[in-house]
Amino acid sequence: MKTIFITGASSGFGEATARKFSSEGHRLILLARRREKLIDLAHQLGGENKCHLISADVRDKEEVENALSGLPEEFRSIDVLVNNAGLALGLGPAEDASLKDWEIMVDTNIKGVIYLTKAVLPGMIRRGHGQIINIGSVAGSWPYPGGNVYGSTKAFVQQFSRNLRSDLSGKNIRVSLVEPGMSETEFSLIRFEGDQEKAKAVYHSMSPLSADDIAETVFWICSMPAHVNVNQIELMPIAQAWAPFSVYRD
Ligand code: NDP
Ligand code: 8X3
Repeated sequence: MKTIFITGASSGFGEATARKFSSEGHRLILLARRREKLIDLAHQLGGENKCHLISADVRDKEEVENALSGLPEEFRSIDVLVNNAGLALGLGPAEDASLKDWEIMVDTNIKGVIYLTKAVLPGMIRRGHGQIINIGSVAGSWPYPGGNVYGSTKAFVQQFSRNLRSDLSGKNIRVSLVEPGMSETEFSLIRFEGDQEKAKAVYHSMSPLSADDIAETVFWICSMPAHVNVNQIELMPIAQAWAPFSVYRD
């Protein structure tokens, strides 16, 4: 049995990943802001003795540090950290975007990832093993209109994952990056400020990835033999692909 720490476990990929690891008998630390959602999930997964719940905001360094230092004894040896909590806000052009939204994305998708990593890594180093799986996005590699700051935060996650791999060489800590494309979760609802119609339209007449597709991928990465490091995986629904460069003509 391993101890798996999943951020953003109240919904989408994080929740599905929690269900997958729980069904395989692992112990879980589940973090998100919405405590009620975590409690519901923990009940479904067999109670709070199998799950330690942390209601915290990944943007708050102190909250993250306190949560880590307050872990009950049986949850202290974290084997796997899944840095999944994140969000996109807005899809408008840079000049119309809200600076506040940009700051929230930077604080969550970048600072959240580094706070969690910094809090969990020393224990992994001490124990001589561990695994960090970061959830990036296709938006970290491929630009699209309106992806401005969201895509840039995910480009950070991509390069941070690679740089971590370099720093951790010889330390027996695996680092992987999973970069999904369009996936139907609460993601679009959050991006469009709760506008159900707009969110639904994103997945209209196509089959997006599901949260379970990503959970299976994360589980597979962890299931590879200990000497195998999966560096990076990019997944898209078959309906999603690239388009030609846009050329503006006047
Ligand atoms: P969801 O909106 O369904 O889930 C996001 C999760 O992140 C929720 O559990 C939310 O919990 C948590 N979260 C958000 N902000 C914070 C915060 N400040 N502190 C703690 N937890 C937070 O979206 P997805 O499951 O789709 O997204 C998961 C990750 O996958 C994100 O990093 C996203 O960028 C990435 N991604 C998503 C894709 C998609 O198309 N869906 C594609 C590629 C990548 P709560 O609100 O309770 O705090
Ligand atoms: C979410 C996928 O294509 O909306 O990261 O950027 S996409």
